[in-house]
Amino acid sequence: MQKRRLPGARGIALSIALATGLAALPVFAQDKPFKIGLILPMTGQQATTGRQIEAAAKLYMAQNGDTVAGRKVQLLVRDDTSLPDMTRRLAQELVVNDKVNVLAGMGITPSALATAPLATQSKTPLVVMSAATSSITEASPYVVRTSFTLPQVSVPLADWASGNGIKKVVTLVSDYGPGIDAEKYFSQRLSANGGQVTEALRVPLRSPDFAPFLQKVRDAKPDALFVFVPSGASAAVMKQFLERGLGKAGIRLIATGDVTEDDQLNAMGDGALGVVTSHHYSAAHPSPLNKQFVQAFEQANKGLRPNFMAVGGYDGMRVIYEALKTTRGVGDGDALLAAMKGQVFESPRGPVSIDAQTRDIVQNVYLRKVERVDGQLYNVEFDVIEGVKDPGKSR
Ligand code: VNL
Repeated sequence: MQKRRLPGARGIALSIALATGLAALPVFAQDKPFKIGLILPMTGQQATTGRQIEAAAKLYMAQNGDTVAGRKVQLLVRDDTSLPDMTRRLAQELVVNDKVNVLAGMGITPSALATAPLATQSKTPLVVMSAATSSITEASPYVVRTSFTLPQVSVPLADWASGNGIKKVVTLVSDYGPGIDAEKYFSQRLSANGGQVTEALRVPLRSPDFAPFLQKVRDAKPDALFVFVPSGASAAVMKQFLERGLGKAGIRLIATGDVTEDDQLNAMGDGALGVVTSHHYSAAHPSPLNKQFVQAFEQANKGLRPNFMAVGGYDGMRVIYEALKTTRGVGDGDALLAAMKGQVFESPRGPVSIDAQTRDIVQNVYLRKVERVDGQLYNVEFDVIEGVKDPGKSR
């Protein structure tokens, strides 16, 4: 006699799944972890950017739990050493082999631009937490940005300069996307205000030697020197500005906040006192949320002060977590992207939103001055321009 076998529990579950068709798919999706591929420069010239963003992402997860809408959230951190070919290769591996749901990070503009086509092809949201050239959001409809753009912060600084007796300016920027954006938007605005950029100097991104450029500035004797260099190069430019005695020669240093970043500011010493910058984040931002953020970040990282990179990473995680919640843990790339667009929330930097059309961040831009507070150097905010959209968009 042949024995008939009763279906086991597994067989029953499978039959139900098959019988109910598509409706059963979410059950399977929810069993799988939700993977975030976080590609950052963890070594090399931009290593501080990687360290700040990774620490902030981990803090966000520690504070908000690693299970969201029934999915276990996994952070897969990869080091691209700031080489765009490496970023692209790592992103490919994360999408194809690890099947990540979201790509994130992107320390520098070339890394973001190298990864954007892959985000488009694979329909994977790419949350840009650092890179800040205006055009990055236009490189793929899957890019969402939580950092800032150089036009966003350079225009308000030009207005401040014009309002404070600065007419002739020499600009000094790193010779790539964000530097060219900073130079262009600062210079255009200063001219519109009746001022003038008398010389536009560009230094190489990798291993820059600022000395010959600063000598030129000294000889040109402008009212001010406007500087943009990316996070990681800031301490070197500040040191050489001070060593060459430009300040003593009556040339004022004004810069985007990348130059007086919180991570390096204390090490720059008293020479940095009085430097006016414009940016979207200061560790000294006087809101209760920011005080909590700074305290928790320092506590979790042996006293390391968060800089603007950390806040880009922290808010990027918020955007991802909320999208996962809105899509109840079962959304594909397109659904996640749709849930990222239009988010409005309070960040440690102040109120922000993700523009639903451009996918770029809208935020306050602050004018700040380096001051000593409780024995430490900080960027102390003294003015704010609220709700600034990226002026670089071609819309
Ligand atoms: C970029 C812009 C990178 C601003 C930065 O630091 C920065 C970029 C690494 O777009 O490459 O401070």
